[in-house]
Amino acid sequence: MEDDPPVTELAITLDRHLREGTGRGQSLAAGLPELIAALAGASKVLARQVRRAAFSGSLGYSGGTNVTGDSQKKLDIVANQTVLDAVAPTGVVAAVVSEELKVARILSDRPEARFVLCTDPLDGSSNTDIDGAVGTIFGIYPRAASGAVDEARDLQRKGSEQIAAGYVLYGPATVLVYTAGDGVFGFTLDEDRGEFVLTLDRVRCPARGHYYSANLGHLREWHRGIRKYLEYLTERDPATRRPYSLRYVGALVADLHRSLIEGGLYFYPADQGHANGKLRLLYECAPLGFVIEQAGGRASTGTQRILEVRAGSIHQRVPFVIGSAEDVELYESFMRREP
Ligand code: FDP
Repeated sequence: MEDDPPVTELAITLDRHLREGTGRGQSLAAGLPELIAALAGASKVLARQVRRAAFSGSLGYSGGTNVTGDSQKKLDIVANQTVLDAVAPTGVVAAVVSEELKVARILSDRPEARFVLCTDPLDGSSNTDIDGAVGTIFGIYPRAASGAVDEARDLQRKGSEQIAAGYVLYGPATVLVYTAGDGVFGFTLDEDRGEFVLTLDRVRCPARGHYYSANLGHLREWHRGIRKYLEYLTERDPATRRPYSLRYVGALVADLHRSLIEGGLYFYPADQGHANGKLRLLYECAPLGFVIEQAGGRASTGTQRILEVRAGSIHQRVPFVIGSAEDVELYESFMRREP
């Protein structure tokens, strides 16, 4: 049997993919290839900054907190600026909502500035000092109307209105995953060529997995149904591959990427310290919800499809469960059974 050719020789780069579309004759909306290419450019810079942080004095805390009260890492600030610097020159972004910006950054009200970008520039930043995986998340919305950006109309959106979304995982390799509503594609950064190369073509999330990711430190404070669900996951039943194995990186992007490829689920429900959950709707949950649904998976608050939740404010938090469709459905059914 002949060996598969090395992936890099297939040479489907992200740039080519963005130019030529997803292979079903669907081309991307005007301006979208430029914006995704700019985000990919930012991620190449960021991958290097993360790798070199110990040499450049960029590890540790900045001394400040972001608007949602999290202590900011120096790399959070670097990452936010890197993303802004990359997307502003494209001219296609009207406003940026970022975890690291108290209010949205308005970039342009010109007609060609067709999009609103919601981003967590450095997800999982508590991992930066221990050389753990981190990520970047992005969700892209079309402007709701032309003219001056209006917060309620343009920024407080429902995830189902996204035109594209994705994430970058900075792990042993840098991987960019995106959807523009016609499947999910993943590209691995070939450091030698400086190019993202297609390595996950129309990835599908397995219907069921055998891993779960959650911060069990909050277990006693969870909704009764979720505690029951955890009991179910940890019972022995070889027919359903239980007990599920626990895997928790502590960076949503990394835990979600595993669930996307291998199946299973991630959840961060409400607890005493996080009455509405910890994760942010616009720049964490909605983009990843769009990706997972496009791959056949499921994402919700536990009671409502995440893409149907309209943001009441740009930094709104929500309880979150995401992953394999059957696993997430079961989680939801345990919540229903135990009000
Ligand atoms: P972090 O605070 O390090 O940015 O985005 C929030 C997030 O990380 C997720 O990436 C991660 O899954 C979760 O919070 C970890 O929270 P806990 O430390 O409370 O488990």
